[in-house]
Amino acid sequence: MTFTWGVATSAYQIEGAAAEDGRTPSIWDTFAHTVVGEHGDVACDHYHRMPDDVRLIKSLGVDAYRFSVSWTRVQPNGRGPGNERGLDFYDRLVDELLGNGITPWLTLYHWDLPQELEDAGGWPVRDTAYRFADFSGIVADRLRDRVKNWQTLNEPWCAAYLGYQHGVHAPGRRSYDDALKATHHLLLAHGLAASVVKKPDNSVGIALNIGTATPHTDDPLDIAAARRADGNVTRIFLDPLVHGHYPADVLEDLAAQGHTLPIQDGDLAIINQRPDVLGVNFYFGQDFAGRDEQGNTHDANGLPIVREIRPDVPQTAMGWAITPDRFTTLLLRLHHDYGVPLAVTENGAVYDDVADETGFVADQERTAYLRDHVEATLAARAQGADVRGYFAWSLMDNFEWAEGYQRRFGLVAVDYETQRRTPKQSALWFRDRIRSGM
Ligand code: IFM
Repeated sequence: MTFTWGVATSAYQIEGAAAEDGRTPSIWDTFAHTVVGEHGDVACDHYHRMPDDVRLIKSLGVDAYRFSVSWTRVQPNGRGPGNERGLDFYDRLVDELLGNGITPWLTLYHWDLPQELEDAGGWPVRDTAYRFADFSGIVADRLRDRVKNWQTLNEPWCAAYLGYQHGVHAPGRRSYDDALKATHHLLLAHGLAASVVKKPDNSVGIALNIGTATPHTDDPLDIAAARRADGNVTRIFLDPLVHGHYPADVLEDLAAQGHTLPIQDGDLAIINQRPDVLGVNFYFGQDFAGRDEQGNTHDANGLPIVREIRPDVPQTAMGWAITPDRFTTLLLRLHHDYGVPLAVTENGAVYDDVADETGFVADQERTAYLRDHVEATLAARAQGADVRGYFAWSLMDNFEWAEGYQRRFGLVAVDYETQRRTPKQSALWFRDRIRSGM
């Protein structure tokens, strides 16, 4: 099985042109303007610089480029017919990629829900899943002849929990019940869209942020906390996708807390669209403990404590623990528990980059992070996990959501004043690593 090397981005993080050619606001336009204080109106201006950016991608020697489609560019307001000018942009992008020998990997949803659909209730409302299926059909009708690698959703956990429970991502709501409803409807959206997009000659999957939920100690309370964390982040998505049912322990925990998922007859059969390739987005490892810092085992609402503890290892500038060994273990676990082909669809790191007078960033720490995680990926493959690719996050510095532009994940530096792109040391290392083969 060939191994695909790639770089990844998403629409709102790089495209800019927020109000051009018929595009209407998404929840991230609203949240960025009203809460974050920085926004994607211009971002990396990729919408206008796309052919140059494709040449940049080619210069890295990668096989593939993972990007997402802006829903409101292609279907303004999230309903009705496709917008030809928006579709034309992705048409040109796909042709440009193929013309340069780069395989497109297309993600349909990377968090930019049309604002009008949020106004109608957002992901907690069942109809949103059906709206997503319509949008997916519009994109598939235009691009399916040339795009063979499809992913429905990127990191639905983030969309549901950061967006609807914790309020730190768009749309900024704080309701656990809304997050649970969003979870089920995002899964339903995957299933509906996958059956619209799927053809015998293509691959349709999903990209999940999958953590390593390690008990902090062998105390049974820490083991139970890690089980809950794994259930609430990983198994609640993967079990229905691959096995066709929600995990029993997660449903029992929810019932004990007075919560349910809005499951209707037939939903699980729709959701059970086994990914042809499961995208694994991995950045850091986490430990979990079943007591808070005061030693309490339950919170003020009587719910069991699930406390995240950062492993005692070096961290990136985001404060994320660097745990490549756990990544190997995770890939092997996914292979054994779910038996689906895997691809690392995001992996990368933020550091406090310092550019020299030419704009070059000698980012040794990011280079080391990428090297260790590439090797961790290949180690899992060597031990039998069916891992088919590795995509570095990200092609270039971009709009890092609630963190704005200060946090830089790029292999290529972007000067936002001039829009000049300069490959960092990590980009040159990645190019050479790909050239050196497996
Ligand atoms: O930038 C994000 C990306 O959009 C989704 N996955 C995590 C990345 C880093 O935070």
